[in-house]
Amino acid sequence: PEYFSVRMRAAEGKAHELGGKHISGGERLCDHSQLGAIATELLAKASNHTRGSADFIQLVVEKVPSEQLQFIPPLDVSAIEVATVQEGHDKAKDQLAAAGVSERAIEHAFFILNHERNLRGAAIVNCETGERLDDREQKGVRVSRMDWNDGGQVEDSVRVREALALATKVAHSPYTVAELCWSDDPDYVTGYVSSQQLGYVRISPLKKMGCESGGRVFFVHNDVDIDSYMNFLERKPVFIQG
Ligand code: PML
Repeated sequence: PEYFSVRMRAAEGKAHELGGKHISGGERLCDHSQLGAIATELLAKASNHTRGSADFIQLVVEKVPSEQLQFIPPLDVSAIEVATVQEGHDKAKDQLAAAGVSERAIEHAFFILNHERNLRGAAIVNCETGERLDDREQKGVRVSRMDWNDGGQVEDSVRVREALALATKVAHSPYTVAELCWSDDPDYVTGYVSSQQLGYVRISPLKKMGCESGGRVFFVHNDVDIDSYMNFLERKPVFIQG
């Protein structure tokens, strides 16, 4: 069958202005017969999340070449519960170091996630030097064109299911060393560290309740071809199959 990428983005502020606040997003892949239902589902998600506060909601439907479609298994999921945010940060740093990320790169990533208030997508950081390699500033890199092939029964929370699909796609690139993420949602304090070897390691709490800064950092090998890496993340269609 032919497949379509269906993407939704909702924000406050003008459509393409920097500083426009991202408030909801969604990524799906489906065949023609599901198109109407999935588009409706994503619009419902946008409207539930934003409760009327969005200045625009964008829905994009695009055919994906099925010969490019890849099927990959989800990362294994594990969880670490800690008593304090500081302890959560220490655990995350240990995991990242074990994956081969330098102390300097880890510190820069924590700086980015603590300070970039409006980081909408991900920042790409060199795992040795800590240098940020993408030129997207607050916009960051948005990982796109991935979905669960079976509806993703593995995890029952939509948030975790979406994050696991994204982390699985990111970890699949040979350029990726590890990922660090915590949400910019002030009410959600669980984050994760992931990589092909570590799997998807949920850490709770990884930030303070009420804190609005967050996002994702992808640590990459020194020899990364940044254009082909970003092309993979943004354009390559991937089905996660449990
Ligand atoms: C987000 O929703 O912005 C990030 C989701 C992180 C999910 C962490 C988890 O609970 O596994």
